[in-house]
Amino acid sequence: MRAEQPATLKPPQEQGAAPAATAVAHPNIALIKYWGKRDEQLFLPRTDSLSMTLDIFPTTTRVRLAPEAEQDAVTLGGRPATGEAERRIVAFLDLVRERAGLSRRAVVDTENTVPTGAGLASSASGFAALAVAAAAAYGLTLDATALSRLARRGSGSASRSLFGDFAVWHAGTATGTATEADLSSYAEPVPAAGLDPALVIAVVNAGPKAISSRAAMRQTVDTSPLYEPWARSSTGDLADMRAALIRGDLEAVGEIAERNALGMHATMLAARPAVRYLSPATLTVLDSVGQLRRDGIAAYATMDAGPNVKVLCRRADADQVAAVVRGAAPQGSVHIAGPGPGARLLNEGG
Ligand code: 2P0
Repeated sequence: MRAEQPATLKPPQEQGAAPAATAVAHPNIALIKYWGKRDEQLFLPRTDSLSMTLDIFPTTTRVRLAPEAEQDAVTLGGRPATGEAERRIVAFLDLVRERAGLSRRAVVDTENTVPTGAGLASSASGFAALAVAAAAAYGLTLDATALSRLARRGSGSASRSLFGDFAVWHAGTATGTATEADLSSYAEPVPAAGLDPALVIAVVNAGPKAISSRAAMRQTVDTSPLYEPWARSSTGDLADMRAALIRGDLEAVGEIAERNALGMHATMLAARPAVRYLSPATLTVLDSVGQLRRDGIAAYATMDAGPNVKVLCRRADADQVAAVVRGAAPQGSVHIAGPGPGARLLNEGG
């Protein structure tokens, strides 16, 4: 296990030059899902969640303060950000500015390496990289825990991408002041022993989502009679998952992850109106995962707010699993990921 953590950030030391910082972060896939907020303003979740950070598809973000500018200038992949994407990034910068006691605008340039249209969310890696880069550029000295809290305010799942390998995001306390609640909800590394896992990612449909995960989780919490039972069972799943990770029991990790994900999708199917992300191609891949198990390969599926399937298996089996999944979804693309590093600051110019 790598015990990689971002270093404590120091205020920028540039003399004369506008402070700038660049950070890189990787996506994560939840094995115990985050689905439902109890506070939309502070991004406080209903339940704890737990994920594996990937070693593929990093996001690199540079934040440079622009003393003369009247507005933030944000590019994604070299193109100006617009609409909701721009609004969320500017709102996040406002939060950082408020903490830093600075009003200066910024130039933000973000490069995602997820293949275009791969249908994989980049908000986790995106807001983790933005949190690290913006905190450094605005001179906030934050440790990894505080950075995970900050990243949470951009996108809940981003809190987990601060850390490498496996991370848990605590829902935090449901009582007390807003400040106490905010402080109580952060991510931290989770110990795991002897696992050599891979996630085989089957992209079965690269199209845009019919409904955003943010809207879908709200609709589920508000209307699904299955939501509370799933949230309760997720607490038990998390405890079981921690124990399985410490034992290095890949079969148990996979079984728990699969049941937690299927339960989350059941809550959505019972929402009014129903939210259904799973497509016929998703089910075909799930059938192939079941067949792999019957053939003696430890392979377990998890799905997020979309039709794509991520298959947890041993690293040694990943090529075989990828071949079977590719056969089940020949119209899609398949990627193999291992456990990846936490978010980190890059040296400017180095
Ligand atoms: C997760 N997902 O745990 C879950 C499982 C999707 C399904 O985190 O509203 O983009 O920005 O906090 O983090 C997707 O939700 O939502 C997500 P916001 P986010 O990975």
